[in-house]
Formats: sequence, C-alpha cells, structure tokens
Amino acid sequence: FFPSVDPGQLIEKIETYTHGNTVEPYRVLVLDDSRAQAKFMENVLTRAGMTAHIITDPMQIIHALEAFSPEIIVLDMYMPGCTGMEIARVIRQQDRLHSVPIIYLSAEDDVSKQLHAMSLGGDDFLTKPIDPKHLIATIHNRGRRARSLLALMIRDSLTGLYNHTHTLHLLDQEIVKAKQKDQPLCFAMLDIDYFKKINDTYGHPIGDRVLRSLSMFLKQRLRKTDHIGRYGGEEFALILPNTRESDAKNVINEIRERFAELQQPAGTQEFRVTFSCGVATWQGESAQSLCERADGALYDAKGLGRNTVVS
Ligand code: GH3
Ligand code: MG
Ligand code: MG
Ligand code: MG
Repeated sequence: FFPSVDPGQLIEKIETYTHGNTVEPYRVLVLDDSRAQAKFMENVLTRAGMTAHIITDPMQIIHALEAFSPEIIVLDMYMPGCTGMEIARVIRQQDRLHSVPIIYLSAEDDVSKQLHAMSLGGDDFLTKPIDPKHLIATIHNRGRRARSLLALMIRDSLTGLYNHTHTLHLLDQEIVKAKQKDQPLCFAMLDIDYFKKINDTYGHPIGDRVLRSLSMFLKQRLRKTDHIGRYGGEEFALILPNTRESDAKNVINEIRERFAELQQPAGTQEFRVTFSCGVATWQGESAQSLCERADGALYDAKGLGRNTVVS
C-alpha cells in the first residue's frame, strides 16, 4: 500500500501530526514497579522534550491507556504479580493499540528470553542499566514511524480525506465535545449525482478525478475545525462543529452551486457535476442515529430531483 501514496500527500498527513515544523512531544507511558527507576525514566524523557506518564502498579494500566492515550509504551519486564509480556498481551488485544510500539526494559541478559518477550508483541528490548541516549533514540525512531503509519491509516488514499472508520471516530469525539461545550453540531452526507453515468461515459480515471476535485473543493471552502471524510465510493461526510443547521445548509448550498459551475475536463470534452446533500443536527442522540437521519435527508434530496440540500 505504500507505493500508491503520493509523497506530497504523505508529507501533508505527517504535518497534521507535527503542526508544521515543531514535532509535538511524544506521549510515552512507562510502567515500572520500582519507583526509583520510574522517576529516573520520567526525568530522562522529560528532559528529552517528551511527555511522560509514569505508573508503578500494573493494575493501573487499563486506566492509563484510556486516560493518557500513549503513542509509545515502555514496560518493565518483571514486576510483582505479573510480567511485561502479560501486559503487552492485554495491550495488543485492543484494536486501537494494535500497532503502538512497546519497548521492554529489563536486566534480563538471556537472549532467548529476550526473543521470547519480543515474540509476544514487543518491538524493542533495552537492558538495564538503561543508557538514556539509547532509550531516547529508540523512542524517537519508533515514535516517528508509528506517527506516519497512523497518519496513513486514517486517510483515504485517493482523496487524502479521512476514511470511513476515522470519520466515525471523529464524529464520536465531536459529539462528546458538543455535549461538554453545549454547542450545536451538524453532520452532512453528500453524494454525487449520477456518478455511475460519469464513469460509464468518460471512464473510471475521469471519475476518480471528479472525486479528487470535489475533495479539494470541500477542503478549500470549509473551516479548519470542520472534518471531511470519504464515507463511501462517491459519498462524503461532513462534520461541522459549533454550527447551526441553517448555517450548515447555507454553506453547503453555496458549495453546491459553485461546484456545479466547474467544468470537469475529459479529453477534448467538458462536463459538469452536481451533488445532493442531507444535513442533520445532533439532538443528543448516538452517532449512528445522527448518520441515519442525515442519510434519510440525503435520500429525500435525491427524491426531490438531486442537486439540492435537504435538512
Ligand atoms: P445517484 O444520483 O442516485 O447517487 O446515482 P449514482 O450513479 O451516483 O449512484 P450509484 O450508487 O448507483 O453509483 C455509484 C457509483 O460510484 C458506482 C461505482 O462504480 C462508482 N464508484 C464507487 N467508488 C468509486 C471510485 O473510487 N472511483 C470511481 N471512478 N467510481 C467509483
Ligand atoms: Mg521490576
Ligand atoms: Mg452513492
Ligand atoms: Mg451517487
């Protein structure tokens, strides 16, 4: 899946994680039953510009994963009552943490035991006493790769928009925020009209170009705080935080009119494309119910003859 990725797009994806030039500090979770060792690690990581979260009780791991959402996990190998390997297994069972790097720390110098630990879901094995430079370099390498992989995982490769899974994840997050801040939230489903006909008439590559053209158009016209996802083949989802339904409708209608004016090139010919859209305002319900209402409104927009926005 790597060769199909456009390098420019890749850089843009990584930049969304680094906010331009300065790299956002890595969030590192350290579990070590020795308080002295844990304190030492906290010192080393903090001085290297990382955000460290230290726990000494293995029972706290689930809560720490949830509350801190680490990008890298450093595990002591031997602790009273459990091993780092057992903790790694618990971590790997969670879908979301399937590829988070795990670094083991131990005085264990038996290589076969080290390899066994690695086979159970670890990525690196550092032996105590820990050399701070070695630890920092390991975290940097693992962290950088984990970030770029994550940036790829959440995007659709054709358009560079968020993919279906990540769009739903963002919707869940925005629902929580709307509740906390007591702000309105709109969700819109947008579907290109007669797209099958475009493919049949001009060919699939031209159809793909229309998808990219609409994606760019949406990115240029929506706010930085809005989220745009490719929900399905020629379906897009828009998450509009802190937006009232009437404002959402106005903005999308304006985009609809402007996009319909664009001439899409196809060899020596040109053609125009329209889309239909259904908008729903969050009413304290689940993400699924909100999606269903937006989908219902989209269905109505199609029924009304297409090239329209319905709420
Ligand atoms: P409607 O106005 O009712 O939405 O009609 P439609 O033709 O747009 O809808 P339909 O769902 O029948 O067709 C969607 C088409 O989108 C069918 C599928 O081949 C095409 N499609 C899905 N994904 C892609 C893609 O990635 N690239 C291209 N070129 N076409 C795609
Ligand atoms: Mg220990
Ligand atoms: Mg469709
Ligand atoms: Mg369609």
